[in-house]
Amino acid sequence: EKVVLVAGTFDILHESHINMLRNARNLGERLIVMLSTDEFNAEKGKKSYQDYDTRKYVLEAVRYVDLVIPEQSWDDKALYVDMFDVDIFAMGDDWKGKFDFLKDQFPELKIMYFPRGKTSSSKIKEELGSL
Ligand code: C2G
Repeated sequence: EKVVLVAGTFDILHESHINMLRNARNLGERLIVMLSTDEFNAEKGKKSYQDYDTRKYVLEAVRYVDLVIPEQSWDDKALYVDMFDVDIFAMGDDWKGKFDFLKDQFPELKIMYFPRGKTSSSKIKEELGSL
């Protein structure tokens, strides 16, 4: 079966995240999500509203998601691609090209960049704040 891997923070899960997860899942039979830990987000200079456990709890309730694992560093991708024998790595195209380096190590790996949806967690936070 084809294993698909995606990575992200998935803070305040919204329809653009769902679209991406659904598109990724439809590329294969099993979808694994590498979820950024709070510590890794700090490294990315990103602050999430929801903590890791909450974001994991929400993602595990999504029908397209089969497994959620922690993303603690940039090199975790190669680790998990190997561990789970991943066939396809999928991201939104705001990351276009950023993970092509994985093909050096895994020539068979397919990398998909989906068009990014229009919703963003930061926009939601902003608009909620000005309600
Ligand atoms: N995404 C999307 N459309 C949006 C928002 C996000 O397609 N409107 C995609 C992003 O491109 C990413 C995934 O959904 O592939 C998760 O988005 P974020 O949670 O913002 O991920 P990010 O914090 O960019 O972390 O190692 C990669 C990083 O962990 C990605």
